[in-house]
Amino acid sequence: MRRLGSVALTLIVAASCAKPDSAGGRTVVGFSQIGAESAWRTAETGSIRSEAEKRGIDLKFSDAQQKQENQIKALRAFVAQRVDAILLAPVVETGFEPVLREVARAGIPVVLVDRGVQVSDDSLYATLIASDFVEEGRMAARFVAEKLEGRGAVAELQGTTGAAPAIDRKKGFEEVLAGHPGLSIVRSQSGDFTRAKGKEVMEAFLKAAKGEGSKIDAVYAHNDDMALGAIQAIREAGLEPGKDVLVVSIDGVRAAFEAMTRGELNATVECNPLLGPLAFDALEKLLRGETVPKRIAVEDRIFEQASAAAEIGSRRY
Ligand code: GZL
Repeated sequence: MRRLGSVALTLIVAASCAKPDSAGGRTVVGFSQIGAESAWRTAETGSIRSEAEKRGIDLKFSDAQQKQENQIKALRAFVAQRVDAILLAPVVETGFEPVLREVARAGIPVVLVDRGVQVSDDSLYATLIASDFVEEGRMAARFVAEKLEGRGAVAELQGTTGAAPAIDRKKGFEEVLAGHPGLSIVRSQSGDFTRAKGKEVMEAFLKAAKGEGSKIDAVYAHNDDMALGAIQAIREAGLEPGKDVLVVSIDGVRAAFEAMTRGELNATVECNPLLGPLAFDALEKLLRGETVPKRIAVEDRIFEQASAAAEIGSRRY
């Protein structure tokens, strides 16, 4: 009788360690997404959802509304559900190490998409698939330096405080500006990657500059959504965006191309959000026991106003 009992217990334990019922033998992937703060983010979510669908993968999706604690909760829930793998777009660089250790102890591989994390042990994630944000910042700065002929006052709309793209886009921009003593960042504040906050911060910049009798010659926005908000603020201040004030941003979303065809935006540096295929290629390799490179870089390029009308038809996001 005792033997029968231990066999039954073993079967119950084995069953409780199995995948969620919904899997039906399919691969189950947990995706902790930051939120829906920008058109770029929405495009990234669309790419990952559609790629999972195409590959018959059961995607458990969690929208953190830009709150790190929600991402940490989501990762713990994925461990409890015993997913096969996790995709994480970390809202900020720090604070993920403890939960990534819990995920590692559960033996679940993690692929980082579009933003990196700061951890003391980089075996806590399998790979990071993202653009080179420092280079994006350099490209934006080179454009501003060329158009302003090396002289002018720049207002900077930073992305989410503590986020890898915000930190690195600033770093790259300042690195190039160091070679142009006539160019300086006179105002800099986070607009949290949203259009509304970008407009609000730009309004404050313009008001302060007016009060001091000083000028803003260019706006450098860490993403297109904040640039579009800034363009509204510039226009409402009675100035011509793209002419009285040069505007350059990053992402390359469709609305940015439309703003360039209207002459309001001068350039955008593309940061491709369509990471679904790359993410699931990496995950499927990991689940087959193969290794993947620690860093998978996404190529970027700058698009200027002059080519926007010709390019807009072929934009995929
Ligand atoms: C970049 C991504 C950034 C985009 C913003 O990889 O993390 O977050 O540039 C988005 O539009 O909000």
